[in-house]
Amino acid sequence: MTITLFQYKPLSGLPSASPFCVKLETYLRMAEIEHTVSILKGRSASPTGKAPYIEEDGRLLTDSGLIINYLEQTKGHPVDGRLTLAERAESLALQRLLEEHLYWVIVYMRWVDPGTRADWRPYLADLIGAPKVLIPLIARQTERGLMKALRTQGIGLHTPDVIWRIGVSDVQALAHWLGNRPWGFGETPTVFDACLYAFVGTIIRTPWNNPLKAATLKHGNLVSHFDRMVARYFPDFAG
Ligand SMILES: N[C@@H](CCC(=O)N[C@@H](CS)C(=O)NCC(=O)O)C(=O)O
Repeated sequence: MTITLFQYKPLSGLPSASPFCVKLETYLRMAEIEHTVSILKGRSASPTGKAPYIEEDGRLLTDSGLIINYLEQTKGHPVDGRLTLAERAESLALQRLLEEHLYWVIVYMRWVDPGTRADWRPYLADLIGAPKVLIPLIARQTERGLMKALRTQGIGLHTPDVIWRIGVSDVQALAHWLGNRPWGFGETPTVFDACLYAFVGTIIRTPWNNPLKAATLKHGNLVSHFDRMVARYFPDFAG
């Protein structure tokens, strides 16, 4: 049965504006799982209200990591099956760094940094599909909600300078960890590589400049990793 992947629309040469959506679509391509993509308009209809989610046999599954675990288990571990338990643990820890820590600096970059709003709001308007007059109101509400989330998480309590430094140190740690390996674990890409591609891409493919993007672009190994992933899985998004 074909899987439908529900996700937010492409942005700046990435298959989605959401790194979690990019990660899951990359996984589906890696595992060669037949699927169709449905672009969300407005809020996600998943049980958690978040994207991405998939529909399989009328069943909705949500959360990129949980969906990948489910697909790995039900489709014979096509991607991470060859990893040792220690490698799986390391992969999970690195994904948590990307998704639960660096992600919040990305949220700041996109929603709070005053330099981004001119570029970001037209995308949001299209994403929401609401009447044009309502866009500033909806954008302000969304921005306020995310600023609150950033403060609750803790990163949003710092000054901009410190927030950028936090993000830069995460990126530096990832670059040092990857070193000169082509992929995170061995000869072929794994789920970790899907995740790294998604988050590095979200930073370096943003149309605006900021200290996080500048610092990430200086790590040639992260940029080459991103380019290798595009060439292998997303030639339709190259350039
Ligand atoms: N842990 C989730 C995170 C998903 C997530 O935070 N998605 C964001 C987009 S980047 C979202 O749907 N936000 C909409 C909202 O919170 O209303 C996953 O891996 O899928």
